[in-house]
Parts: sequence; C-alpha cells; structure tokens
Amino acid sequence: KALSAQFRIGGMTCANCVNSVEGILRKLPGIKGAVVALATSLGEVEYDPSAISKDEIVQAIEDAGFEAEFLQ
Ligand code: 9UX
Repeated sequence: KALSAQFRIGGMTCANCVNSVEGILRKLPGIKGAVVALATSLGEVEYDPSAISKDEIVQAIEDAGFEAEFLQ
C-alpha cells in the first residue's frame, strides 16, 4: 500500500531544479508520484514503503546536489 509523505527541500533556485528533482524521484523504484514546489520549498512523494525507504529517497535527492528532510 502506498504512503504519502511531505519533505522540505533545499538548494532549488530555478524551475529547472524542480523538473530535475521530480524526474529523479519518478525514476526511483517504489515511487508512485512526486511533486515539488519551488515557492514553498516543499515536496510530496507517494511511495511504496516495501520498495523504498524515506532514507533512500533523501539520499537520491542529496546525490543530485539538493538537501531534503521529511517533515514527519
Ligand atoms: Mo537552475 Mo537548479 O539553472 O540546480 S537547474 S539552479
């Protein structure tokens, strides 16, 4: 069953960053959906916790040069 979680993201300064973060997330296994907002620096992922962990999601974002932290 998919869960939804919000995260705060740092290091995004232009709209292309948003596309790049969303693209990275959507290619990961276990991600059902991903949206990121530049104006609020918030993102939300829908993910399958049996396929990917929050730590792995954070790691993928940080590997791309951004910072990420889940809100809950
Ligand atoms: Mo925009 Mo984001 O030129 O890493 S793509 S700043």
